[in-house]
Amino acid sequence: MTETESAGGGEAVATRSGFVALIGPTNAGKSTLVNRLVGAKVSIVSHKVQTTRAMLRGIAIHDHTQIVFMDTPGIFKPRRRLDRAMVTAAWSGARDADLIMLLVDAERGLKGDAEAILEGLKEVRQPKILVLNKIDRVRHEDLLALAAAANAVIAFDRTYMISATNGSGCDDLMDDLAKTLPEGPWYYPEDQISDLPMRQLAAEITREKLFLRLHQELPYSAHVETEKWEERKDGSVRIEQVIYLERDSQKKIALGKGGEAIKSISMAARKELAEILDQKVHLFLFVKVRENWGDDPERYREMGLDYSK
Ligand SMILES: Nc1nc2c(ncn2[C@@H]2O[C@H](COP(=O)(O)OP(=O)(O)OP(=O)(O)O)[C@@H](O)[C@H]2O)c(=O)[nH]1
Ligand SMILES: [Mg+2]
Repeated sequence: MTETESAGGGEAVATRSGFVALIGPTNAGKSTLVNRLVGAKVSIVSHKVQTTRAMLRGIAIHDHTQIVFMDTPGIFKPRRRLDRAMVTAAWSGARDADLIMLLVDAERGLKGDAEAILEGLKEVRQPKILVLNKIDRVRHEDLLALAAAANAVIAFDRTYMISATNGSGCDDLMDDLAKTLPEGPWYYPEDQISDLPMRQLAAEITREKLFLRLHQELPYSAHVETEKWEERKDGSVRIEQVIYLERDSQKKIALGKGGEAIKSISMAARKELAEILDQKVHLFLFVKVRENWGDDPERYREMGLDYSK
């Protein structure tokens, strides 16, 4: 047999695919890790807690396996309706997955929410992997103690120690997932990396810049919507977005002195959008007050959250 024949008639390698839910306390680095494993920004990240609001899928291919990562909102003790809807979305993500990765900020350890999540995970039947993140900030001995403490509550199938920001340990984790997910056809086309429509990702990017710029002043009550998306003949795109705040007093903060805050938010968002879209972007941001949007069912539908929870 010639080489060509053997390649043409060679054995087909079975494809694998599956859903992997990332759950964990807020700020553990779930979105950072999804972006790293997908190899592109599909989910926004900030140093503030409660950045991710709804479940989002980031899709990666490793060897012959398509891995669909489900980035979920951080799990914490909910107070408001939005909190409850976010936490419900996170747990339902876990129940729908083939495999669950519990992400723990190794620096913070098991205190507080992580402990409660471990308890909650006892009820979940799927295989579970413990991922200790942010190991760039922790001594090795402390990591081993933390892994042992978590595994004493739940016997995890495997434990990984990684840094989502510098990538350490991430290749081994990917190899593991690619090998252990079930055989089966891929769920998404080969070139799809996210399930979020571009308009929504664009809104998320602006929300990220808003979080980053106004982290002290502005509470969590900002919501961004893309209202208009116009492809222009010259190859550029005009995007109009509205930032919804809950109170008039917040509007002043979002605009900043002489409009300085909103300008820098807009510039940062535009720059990133232009990179992602690979085209020139004209971004127009409007700030509006919509009292109690946190209690408006329509907003929940848009975010893919369940209002009734
Ligand atoms: N030093 C260090 N920081 C990290 C690492 N991974 C994530 N971070 C930082 O942790 C913060 C939170 O990251 P996110 O990815 O937004 O966390 P999250 O778990 O998605 O948070 P929520 O969406 O709010 O639940 C950001 O400031 C990240 O840069 C890591 O491996 N090392
Ligand atoms: Mg997140």
